[in-house]
Amino acid sequence: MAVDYSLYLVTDSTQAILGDKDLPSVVEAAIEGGVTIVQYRDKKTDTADLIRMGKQLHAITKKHNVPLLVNDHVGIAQAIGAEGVHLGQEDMDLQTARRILGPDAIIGVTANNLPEAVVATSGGADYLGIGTVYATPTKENTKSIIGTAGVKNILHRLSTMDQAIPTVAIGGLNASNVQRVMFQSKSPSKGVDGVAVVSAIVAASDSKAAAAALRKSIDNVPTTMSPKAKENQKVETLLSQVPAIVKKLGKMSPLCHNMTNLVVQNFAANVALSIGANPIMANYGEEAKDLVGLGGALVINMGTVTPDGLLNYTAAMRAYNEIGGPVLFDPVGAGATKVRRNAVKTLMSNGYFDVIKGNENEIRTVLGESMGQQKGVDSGASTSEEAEKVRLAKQLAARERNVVLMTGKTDYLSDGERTYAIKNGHAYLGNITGSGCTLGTTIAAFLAVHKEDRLLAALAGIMMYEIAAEQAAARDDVKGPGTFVPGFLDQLYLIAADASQDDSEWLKAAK
Ligand code: 3NM
Repeated sequence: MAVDYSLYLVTDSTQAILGDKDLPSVVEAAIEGGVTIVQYRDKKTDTADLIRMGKQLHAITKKHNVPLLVNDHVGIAQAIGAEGVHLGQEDMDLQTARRILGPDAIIGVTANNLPEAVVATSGGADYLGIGTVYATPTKENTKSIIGTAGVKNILHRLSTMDQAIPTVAIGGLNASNVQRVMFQSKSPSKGVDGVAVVSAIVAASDSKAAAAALRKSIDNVPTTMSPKAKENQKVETLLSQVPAIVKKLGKMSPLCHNMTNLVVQNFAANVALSIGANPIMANYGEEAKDLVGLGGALVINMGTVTPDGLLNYTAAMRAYNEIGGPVLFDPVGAGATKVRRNAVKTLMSNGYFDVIKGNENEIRTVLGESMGQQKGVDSGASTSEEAEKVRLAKQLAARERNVVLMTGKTDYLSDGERTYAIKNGHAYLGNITGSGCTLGTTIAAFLAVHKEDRLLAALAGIMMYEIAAEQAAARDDVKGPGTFVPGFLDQLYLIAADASQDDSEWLKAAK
């Protein structure tokens, strides 16, 4: 029988998670909501009660034609006639369990690292539970937190083996991240076959609705970052579409939700207005729940990060991730302090970013290749050759399956497959505050209106922004950074106005 691992429920009977709810009712509702396999996991109860509850649960799962596995206790699985067991690394060994339960039993094994995954796969496990993906209070003594990068590593190693068995990811998964975990695990190897959750269903007040929400996310995992990427390889093809996208932005006037630093709030709002977007500067995470419904995009700019700020970013990012709304991350000063390095880690492990935009130091830090302490938060001197810069942008984008913009004198834009160098812009941008941050605001607005190819959306934003800067610097009334700012806002505004008349003269300046 082919087993469907796509939404795997692991039970928990503790007060902290189950509360006063009735476990069999929770399991039945979860199956009705879309759970495809159930593991009865109870580390505390004694044998007689385990058997009693196991029998009740099995009656329910059988009725719905869903397999029931028992965590750890091979004897109890046998006693209740369950379809199989799930074994942790400290439980009975796979071969003994197989001998006891026979060839038809489903036996799953937990794998936290490459050797465990390889041994279980070659030892005849039917599936692997790969984790712990994200930190979770549900399981005591979890080993390392491996993130989506760790899951990818294991899947990649498994893809080189003769046997191919299904995998599920586990640990800290919920409606805001299952889609991302499945999406990010997919490349370069086949992704996970499902996700296993405890608290996302068992702790929910309505387990059927919770399962249904997870089901919906799982059934709609994007296959590629940009569906149109294949047709959009050549620079000319990409650029030819920019005017229409600028025009679309003016027409749709998307909400551009900024959680940005104290220094640039006003400037970012003005830039958003000038390009035709509709800015809101809302730093309280709770508000995101209402704002996501408006179809805009979110900018998380951690330029003046605080502990409260970090909680707010996380809440907002989750709200956008839950509905697949675009999120841009600007890890300002990522390498400058320990607080910022930790903030990057927290944010990267809590959400999916469609675009990460930063200078070379920041991108390196996000990638985990720190170059030592960065001074201040400004762009910093360039340190590496072109090939190295291309590698950095490309590697981060491939790892995250998103778009990375690495800014500098030349900007590098990559989605892991396509990488472009952009040489537009003007030195004055380096003489005013917030030019990098407001480029983030601009790109986010474009992400909101052009979802088919996020790299192209980002490119449209960069072109409009950097060419407007060149035009402003060339104006007679612009004499230096001070007069540059209003000139720049004017030129952004004029490009937006021109675009509505299908005039793309400005784009001829693209380099
Ligand atoms: N196993 P939640 S993590 C049962 O890493 C279990 O092997 C894990 O709970 C592992 O979905 C975990 O509430 C608990 O985060 C997962």
